Amino acid sequence: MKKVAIVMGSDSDLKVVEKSITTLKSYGVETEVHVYSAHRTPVEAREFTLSARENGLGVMIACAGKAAHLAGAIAANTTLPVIGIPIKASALEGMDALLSTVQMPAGIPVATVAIDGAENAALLAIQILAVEDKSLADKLAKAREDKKASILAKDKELNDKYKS
Ligand code: RP5
Repeated sequence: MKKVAIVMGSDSDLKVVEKSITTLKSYGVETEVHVYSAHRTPVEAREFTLSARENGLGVMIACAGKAAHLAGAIAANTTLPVIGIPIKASALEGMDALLSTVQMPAGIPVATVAIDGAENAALLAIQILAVEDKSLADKLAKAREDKKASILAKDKELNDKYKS
């Protein structure tokens, strides 16, 4: 199975990004975790991205806050799918990172999840790998069934509690 890279602009993003790491691990997906910044370490970010495909990576998750160029900078150097997580890291509450990540010009796509949407970023990466991996697709389907069952259990609990 291909690996998923998680690249964060700063280790201060880790508290959000941890949810991506634990989600990928819970599906048995091998991950590589890195700190590379589009601004502070642009050469290293580029070199890592240029060799990503030959190093067995299948999807890249890029997380950054503020003027968040990381996902776009990574997408510029690979045709692997890139998922951007805008991080809430400033007085603008993540809106700065959301717009910087989502508003990519035509030709270089970044699939952007919600502000701090680390779990969905991992799930989307898994769904991409699951196109060619039936056992991953089965795990995704089971997780959705389990979630549905827990919501319906809560529905019953609340309905019983407040029945008049
Ligand atoms: C971005 O700037 C990082 O992704 C981080 O979210 C934000 C702040 O970085 P630090 O100043 O905390 O290192 O590049």
